[in-house]
Amino acid sequence: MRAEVRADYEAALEWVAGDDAFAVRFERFFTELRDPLHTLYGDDDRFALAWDRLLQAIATTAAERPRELRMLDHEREVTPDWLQREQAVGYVTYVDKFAGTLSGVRERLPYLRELGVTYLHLMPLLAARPAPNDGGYAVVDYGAVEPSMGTMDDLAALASDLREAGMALCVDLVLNHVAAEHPWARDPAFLCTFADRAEPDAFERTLPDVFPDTAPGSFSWSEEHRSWIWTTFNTYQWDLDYTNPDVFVAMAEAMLGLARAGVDVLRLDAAPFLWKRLGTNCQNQPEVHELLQAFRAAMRIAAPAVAFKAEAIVAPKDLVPYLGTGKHEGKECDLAYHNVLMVLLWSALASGRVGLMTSTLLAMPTVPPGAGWLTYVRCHDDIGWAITPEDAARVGEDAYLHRRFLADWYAGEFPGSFARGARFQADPRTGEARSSGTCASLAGLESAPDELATELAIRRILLLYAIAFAHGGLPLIYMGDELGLFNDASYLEDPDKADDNRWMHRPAMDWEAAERRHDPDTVEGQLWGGLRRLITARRSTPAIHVQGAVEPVWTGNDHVFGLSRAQAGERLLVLGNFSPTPQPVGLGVLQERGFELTAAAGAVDGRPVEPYHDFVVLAPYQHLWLSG
Ligand code: OTU
Repeated sequence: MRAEVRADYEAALEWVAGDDAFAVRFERFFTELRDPLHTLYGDDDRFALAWDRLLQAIATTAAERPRELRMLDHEREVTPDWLQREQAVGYVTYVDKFAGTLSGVRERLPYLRELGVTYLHLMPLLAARPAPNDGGYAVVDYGAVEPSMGTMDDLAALASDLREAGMALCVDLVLNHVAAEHPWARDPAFLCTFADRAEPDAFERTLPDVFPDTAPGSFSWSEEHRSWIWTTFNTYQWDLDYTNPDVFVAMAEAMLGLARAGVDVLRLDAAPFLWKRLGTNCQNQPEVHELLQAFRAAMRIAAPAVAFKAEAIVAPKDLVPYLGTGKHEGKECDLAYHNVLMVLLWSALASGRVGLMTSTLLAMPTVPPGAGWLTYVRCHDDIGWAITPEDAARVGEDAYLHRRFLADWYAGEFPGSFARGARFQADPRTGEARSSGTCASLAGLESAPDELATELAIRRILLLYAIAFAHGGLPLIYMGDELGLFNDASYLEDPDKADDNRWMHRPAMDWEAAERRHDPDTVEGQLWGGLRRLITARRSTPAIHVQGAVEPVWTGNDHVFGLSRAQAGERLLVLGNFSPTPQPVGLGVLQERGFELTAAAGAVDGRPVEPYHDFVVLAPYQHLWLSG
């Protein structure tokens, strides 16, 4: 062992006597852990003590890891692509809305198993302040579960049941802020505080507002601290000061605690915001990547089975670095949300045209080796119409007008719109807004006046999911989409929720609707059946693997999206008609890539397909999967 490592290792070894695997990991990741922390805190007097505490937390976590989890550590070390394979399918839900409590979720596992889920993301479940708490994103205790949902022991029991059922557990970790009531928030050294408005005003000159309607500005006055406190999100969510090494260690301890409970994946909430710099938008600063590398290295030494998922809803050039680029390659997050794909899917559906999606995806940077996307259609947040002037210009469109069109369309306020959503955080000065609404309501199921319209809406939902499933990445099903659940207006009756219409797309699970999932004559049966077909198709398509090539294809028809995938000699071509009318694609598009039209291509969509002269004609919103 290198001498520099040995000095620190001697201390750590006391807690992990005789664990060879730990020794190997400690040496392997030592520099990855120490270097970023030295860069950030090397000159800080508090660092020496903080470093000792960190090593102790890492070593005790490793030492206390039960055999079952140590086996998993080994298994994932030799199978680093465990989240990126064709078998992987995720499901996202709130504990309370799905099954009341964590034990309730355990009882519902057969439902998820039947669907084919291998990854379960449970929305914030750690102890939060009383409402309003932003759906749990205002934590008061990182070491406890929200009492109404259960206990840490219940979480460990659920994690263990999930493991047995072949499902990984993902849990939110709110890194950027704590609830104003959190004990850490009593210590001004843990917060970004300002005696007067001079600095906040200077920062606000370049800071965008996340919630301009309901929480304008990024600072809130605290009587307790007689200071302005940095509050990027709501006034009760207090940003942590990551220039303090004790903050880093406190959060690392929280992470390690979740690893001890058997959590497999941590969703790092609001990762871009961790480091502030005057004159910038205070997102994606280089120090954020130093922090993430250090967190990752700490976890790899203590519990290498645990993966990191970045929640960074930022532009592609800022996003890919969360997957580890440059000096951080292979050292940051395993997964990141593909927000761009999600936005483009809804954009293509509204316009009925795929040019913007094709050209924007063609310009996307590729994921670094070892990392992968999370592909999704809806989540618990609003859809922010992140279409840049450069993206729009490539296809001769105006970004501002297109964003306005999308906000209007999904609010159901554009002529011919099938959507029943709502504007979120609308800006009256520009007419721009983000959009809220469930997948089903946005896709036209709620507004459908007759059987034909219902059928089209079902096809739209399955088309979006088909692209998310084929793109490459871990696809997520947002709870309720498999049954077509509509917007839920009940949040309006709750004064703690009424001003945040994101609650409209967080309905309670409808178990009665779920009962109908096996009846193909029902909406639920068709959506469930369609998703099941997609999961089956994905499973039998090795070209789906994240590390394979992803190439959007110009099909010669502006209404039909093409996506080609290739991995280790296996190939896949997916075609999707984003328009409500039948659309032809020349067979040459297939042939020149070595694909042939087979009946199996239609089977995924549930509708037969045959060539017509030199064309394949896709039915309205039909999608085809061709393997080659
Ligand atoms: C996240 O979202 C969560 O997903 C939200 O539900 C929370 O309200 C929020 O953090 C605060 O905890 O701005 O509009 O780049 O886009 O962190 C939602 C990341 C958000 C941000 C994201 C944030």
